[in-house]
This record gives sequence, C-alpha cells and structure tokens, in this order.
Amino acid sequence: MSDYLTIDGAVTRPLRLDAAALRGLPADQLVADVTQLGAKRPGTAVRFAALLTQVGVDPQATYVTLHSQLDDFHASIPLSAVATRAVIIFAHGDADLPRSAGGPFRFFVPDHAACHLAEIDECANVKFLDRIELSLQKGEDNRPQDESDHAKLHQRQAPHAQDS
Ligand SMILES: Nc1nc2c(c(=O)[nH]1)N[C@H]1C(S)=C(S)[C@@H](COP(=O)(O)O)O[C@H]1N2
Ligand SMILES: [Mo]
Repeated sequence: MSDYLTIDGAVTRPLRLDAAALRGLPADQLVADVTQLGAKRPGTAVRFAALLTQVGVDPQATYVTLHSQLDDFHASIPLSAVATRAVIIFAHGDADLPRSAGGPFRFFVPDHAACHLAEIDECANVKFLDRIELSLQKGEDNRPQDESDHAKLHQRQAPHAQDS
C-alpha cells in the first residue's frame, strides 16, 4: 500500500499522488539532490511550482496550508512566498523517503528562517505531509509561537530530530 499526497482546496483539479507518480515526472520538474538547495539530508524532490501548475490554482488563493495528519502538525503560509521556490522531498535514491527523514513527503523551503522567527521558518518544513490545501485566507496553523512551545515540540520528536 502506498502513501498519498493530496493537493486540494482553491484549485481547479484536485490531485492525489504517490511517490511513484512523482518519480515519473519530467526531470525539469524534479530536483535530483536537495542538498543543493541547502537541505540537511540528501533526497529527491518535486518542484512545488510544477504541482501548482497541474492543479490549476484559483487566482484568488493567497495561502497554502501544509497538513500532517500523522502528528497533527499544520502550517499555513503565504503562497507567494513559497510558490516558486519550495519543493516536496519524496525519495532518497531508489527508496521512498523514510519516516526518520520526515517522509513519505516533506515540504522544504530553501533559505527558511529559524523556528518561530518569521512566517516562513524551519517549522514550515512540514514532515509526514499528506495534504496541501490552497485557500483564500490563512488556514490551520499550530506551529509553536515561542521558544518554550518550540522546545516542547522538539521534546516529543525522535532523538535524531532534536538538533535543530
Ligand atoms: N509534521 C511535523 N513537521 C515538522 C515538525 C513537527 O513536529 N511535525 N517540526 C518542525 C520543526 S520545529 C523543525 S526544526 C523541523 C525539524 O526537522 P528535522 O526533524 O528533519 O530536524 O521540522 C519541522 N516540521
Ligand atoms: Mo524547530
């Protein structure tokens, strides 16, 4: 059974994709090595812009909300800030992206700010991503607001994740 990524909300053609479908996209829609974009771990990604083109975004849409049902983590960020530069990491070599690296799908914004210091921060690099929702207004967002909440979030993560 494969995991799916859904893109819906203010779009013309909602989409549901698995990693195999992403692998099959033309090379110019993929980033073969995300460490080139500053990612900490190696991986292959699809350009967010390519997926936005596929779904046909409502011109009125201004926010994108990144959902992880797995750990109930959600970030809602201005679409214009990430539409052209964000990617979604979905593979590591021939394998699917492991859970330990935030897989099966992980949002990644190059040049993000430190956690909770700006709207586009490291917290917005949502792991275990299963749904990307476009909307006309800001959506669900439960990223930590201060350092104490942020520290608590890191506490509940696996030990490998506690170094950021
Ligand atoms: N689903 C989900 N994504 C998440 C988080 C989380 O708790 N859940 N934490 C965020 C924060 S605060 C950070 S610093 C990075 C940590 O990524 P890492 O585990 O790859 O170091 O993931 C971000 N994405
Ligand atoms: Mo963080």
